[in-house]
Amino acid sequence: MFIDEVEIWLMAGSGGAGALTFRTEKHVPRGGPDGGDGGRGGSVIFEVDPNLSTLLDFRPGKKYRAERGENGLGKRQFGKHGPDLVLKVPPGTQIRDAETKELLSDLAHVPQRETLVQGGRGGRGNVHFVTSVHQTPKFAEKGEPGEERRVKLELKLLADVGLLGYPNVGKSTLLAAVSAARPKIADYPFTTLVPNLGVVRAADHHHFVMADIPGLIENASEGAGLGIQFLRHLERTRLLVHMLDVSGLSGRDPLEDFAIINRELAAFSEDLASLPQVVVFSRVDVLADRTGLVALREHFEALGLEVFPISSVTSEGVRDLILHIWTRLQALPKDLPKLSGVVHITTNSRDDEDPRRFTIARNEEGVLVVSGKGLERAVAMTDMGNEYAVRRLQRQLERWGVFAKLKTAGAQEGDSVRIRTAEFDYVDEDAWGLEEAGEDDEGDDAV
Ligand SMILES: Nc1nc2c(ncn2[C@@H]2O[C@H](COP(=O)(O)OP(=O)(O)OP(=O)(O)O)[C@@H](O)[C@H]2O)c(=O)[nH]1
Ligand SMILES: [Mg+2]
Repeated sequence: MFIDEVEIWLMAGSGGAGALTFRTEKHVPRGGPDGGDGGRGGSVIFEVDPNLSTLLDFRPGKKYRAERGENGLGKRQFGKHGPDLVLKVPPGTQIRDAETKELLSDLAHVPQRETLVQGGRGGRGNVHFVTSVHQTPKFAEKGEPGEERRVKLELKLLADVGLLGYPNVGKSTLLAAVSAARPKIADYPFTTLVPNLGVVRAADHHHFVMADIPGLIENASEGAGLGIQFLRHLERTRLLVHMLDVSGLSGRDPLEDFAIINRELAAFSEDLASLPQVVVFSRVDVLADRTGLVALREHFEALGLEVFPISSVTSEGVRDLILHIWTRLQALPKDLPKLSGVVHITTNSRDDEDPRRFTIARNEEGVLVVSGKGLERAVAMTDMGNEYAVRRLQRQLERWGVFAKLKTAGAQEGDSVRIRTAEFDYVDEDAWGLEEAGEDDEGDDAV
């Protein structure tokens, strides 16, 4: 088993900002508020695509971003939603949080789809903040930031194709020529001691996995040579590429080799012996005279087998072989990896977003850091450059019990308090003996 893995960033789009606008009419110098809402940001969604079999199309470290929502406009016009970004993955892909290693999603089957990071809500326009007292709210919400997350995609690869043949026929050389795998290659038998897997690209987005195992010899099924235990690695492949050395360098007879290996296969497993095979004549570049290949080829073709003369050294015939394999694979049933099924994403739960759920901790600089998803979101959606918006935030913090809890946590007059990127000084209102502040109670809303 071989694991294909890649780490990437997922960045959902932020919501668009709500508009801060007022109606303008000919004879009304300043009409009521009419700022529309911002659009929702796009989410990043994974979708199972049965035509994929590797993660090669993902660029390690790349940021995959969904678009942000558009801002709201005057006349109560909504901003457009940002489109979602849909990333396609092969069946069997598991997605983990890159830091915590928590399994976020197990994409086993078609047509499974999973949202990994949510786009931000659009900010509300100022029309939402009208109250009986304040008819002209002079602020609007910013859009909610999109979620971000670094994830690791993992795929356990099953080989689609197995390379079969006597030792030293050039199996590892072929794998190295068509994939990024770097198996050991040498001019003696049993160079390969453990199986190698490589991902072969037939065309853009068309890949298959090829396994190279140690060479087989007569009586392998009884333990000769390296034995037959490696044949297990070919059991779940769909197609065997049977390589025969036709160069004469080995002094062996390709027809005899073919018969011997097939006998060993049958002795190991009927299933394996009944897999379709493609015959490859290897090391043809060595032959000065190829007339002998004609009869050999006819022999295999009479058995209904396709024959490909190749040289991994000069590349002759290699491309044709790969394309043929790809075409054959399309027609063969695929054994999907058996996985546990859907794992539901445990984070992103709406419970975490209750602004009344937060924690307070003093960091090493003595700053009181207030953390909580809902609170942080409210801060992110506040336009800090707008005094009315800031005042509304203060009232919300009061209502959610932030000041009371700061006091319990031992906050002193003048302490710095931080919520996400916003920092302010703590003011102990009781110590000042301030009466209920009601004078700026405008445009509040029940969130
Ligand atoms: N001239 C020529 N030599 C080749 C070609 N393919 C492989 N060879 C050589 O043949 C020898 C054996 O190649 P390997 O790829 O190690 O053979 P193998 O089938 O993997 O051998 P085992 O791992 O021992 O089973 C090496 O010296 C290669 O350089 C070819 O197309 N042309
Ligand atoms: Mg080898």
